Amino acid sequence: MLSDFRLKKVRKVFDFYDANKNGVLDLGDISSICDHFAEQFNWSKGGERDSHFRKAFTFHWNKLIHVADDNKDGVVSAEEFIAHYTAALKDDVGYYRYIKPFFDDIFPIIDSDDDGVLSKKDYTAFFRSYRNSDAEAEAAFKRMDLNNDGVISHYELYTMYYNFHMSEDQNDASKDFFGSL
Ligand SMILES: [Ca+2]
Ligand SMILES: [Ca+2]
Ligand SMILES: [Ca+2]
Ligand SMILES: [Ca+2]
Repeated sequence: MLSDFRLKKVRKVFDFYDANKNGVLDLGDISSICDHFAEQFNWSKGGERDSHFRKAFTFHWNKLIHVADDNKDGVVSAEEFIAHYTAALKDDVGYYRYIKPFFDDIFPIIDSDDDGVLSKKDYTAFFRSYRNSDAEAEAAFKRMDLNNDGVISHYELYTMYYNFHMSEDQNDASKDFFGSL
């Protein structure tokens, strides 16, 4: 079982994925999320970044359906999602197998100039893509840029992403990885 604190974080992820707010993760959510990312990053629809993102997102969506859709109705309910995350986040093995790969695929797509770090512009677009405001994105950038060099490194982002999923520390800034908890 995950602690209440970690469950709350998992629920936050579910709420983000359930973009059309019908209580389950379904195909309609994917196009809505991808459209929103494209909008925040100014990707032209059907362009290279947009297509890569949709492809990566759909791939991971299909993987999620494959492992989490217990009753095989083609959608993932909140209960199914939480059961899957509870199993996946039990230890590092599950995290590296089920949770991290999504980010490995997304990072190069949102790194607009392919230099391996996220500029403030890219990071704030990314954070707004999780349906947060400009002001929240600015604040999140400050928390995330651990060494204050004005960019978000791979290491900084991955540390936060890992801690968001695995940490029990309620004071750790990572708890707001997807927006205020
Ligand atoms: Ca939905
Ligand atoms: Ca289901
Ligand atoms: Ca960059
Ligand atoms: Ca930095």
